[in-house]
Amino acid sequence: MNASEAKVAATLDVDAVRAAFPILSREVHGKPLVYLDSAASTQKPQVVIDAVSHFYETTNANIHRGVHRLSQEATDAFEGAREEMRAFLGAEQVEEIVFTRGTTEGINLVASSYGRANVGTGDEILISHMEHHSNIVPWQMLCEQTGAKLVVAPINDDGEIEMDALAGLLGARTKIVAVGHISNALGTINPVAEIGRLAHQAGAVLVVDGAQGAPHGAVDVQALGADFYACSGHKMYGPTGIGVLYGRRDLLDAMPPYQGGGEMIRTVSFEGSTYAPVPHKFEAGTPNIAGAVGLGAAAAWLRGLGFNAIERHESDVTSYGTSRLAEIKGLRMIGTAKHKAAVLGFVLDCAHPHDIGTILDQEGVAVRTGHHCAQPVMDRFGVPATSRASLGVYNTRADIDALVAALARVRELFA
Ligand code: 7TS
Repeated sequence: MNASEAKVAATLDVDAVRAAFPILSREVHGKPLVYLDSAASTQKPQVVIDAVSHFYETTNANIHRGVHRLSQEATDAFEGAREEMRAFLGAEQVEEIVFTRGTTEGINLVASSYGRANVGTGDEILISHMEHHSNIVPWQMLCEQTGAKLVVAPINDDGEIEMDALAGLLGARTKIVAVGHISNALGTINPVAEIGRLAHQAGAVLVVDGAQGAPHGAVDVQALGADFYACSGHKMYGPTGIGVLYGRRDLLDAMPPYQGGGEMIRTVSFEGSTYAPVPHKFEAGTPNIAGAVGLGAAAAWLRGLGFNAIERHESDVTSYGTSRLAEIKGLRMIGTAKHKAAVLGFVLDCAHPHDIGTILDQEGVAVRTGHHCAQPVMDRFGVPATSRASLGVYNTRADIDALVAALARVRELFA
């Protein structure tokens, strides 16, 4: 790295970042938009919007099928995005990158294909108490189909996995350990590499729900010891309807297909069919080609900003938010882990989260309220719902000030 690259990696020019997002200049109810719902979906920078439109304007055709020029160029663009995602996730081989609709589909693919081939009656699947429904329900379905048992590692009052308990729950029956990289409801950054080490010692594979991990820090699936890592394009500044599942090559090679159809076969006859090699074996039907191109552009853009700079900036705004929210009377933070990223979940004694969300919206401040598809987390903390401000690269201390001012308005109305 030369001196000027080191400078780029060290600091984030947040004004330039904000200027790259056209939507941030719009107003909501006559107030400037303060977007604090990036854990649900991030906004899109112009480079991603341009990559998608450019594809449709100049290159659009179906892939892997035609000898004609456009089909070849579209295939190159799609496969180029796969290579970009390989580099982004630190995978060794491009064949380890399967395009999906998103994290949900990635986890369902592992549960259906790897799970049904490798999990049987009496086996166990270990998850944690803080998982998103996408990392609970597919495993419950697998348990129903196979007679396996779902085991849940507890979390403490700060919203951290109790690691001694997790280690104690692992055993010879554990076939799969599935945890989130970062919790969408609590912001906890889980010690994934350590969990991977314990899972492997027990002979299990590690599945990481990377929906909230991929947008916030450099991911290295090999250093994490992830056997599978699922993420969503729309949470990392890319388009909706596209995501990636990383799977270790030897595991993917041995897994049966997930869905049958075009693109995933080598030969088809009525007597039987043979399948394409990975990753195509898992990509039945025409994929979201323009979405993949947009996702590749998003990954390249994020890598260009530099994850050191992104982490430093987001961590500054997260700590500032944590201390400013602590000033508000009657506010209780839900999720106070030592290692935390980009999520500020809270309840107020005087108002229901739904009312808070509605008043904040009137002030132009977009937060999410509800159970955040993590109902067991709400049960663990004894609340029906929380309000959640979640941050992206474009958020600033000024956005936190706007949130705090809008919450003061809530207190005026309800307290
Ligand atoms: N896992 C985690 C940790 C998530 O936060 C989400 C989405 C998913 C899986 C599912 O991702 P999808 O892209 O397949 O839908 N989380 C949220 C959220 O926090 N608010 O809206 C969606």
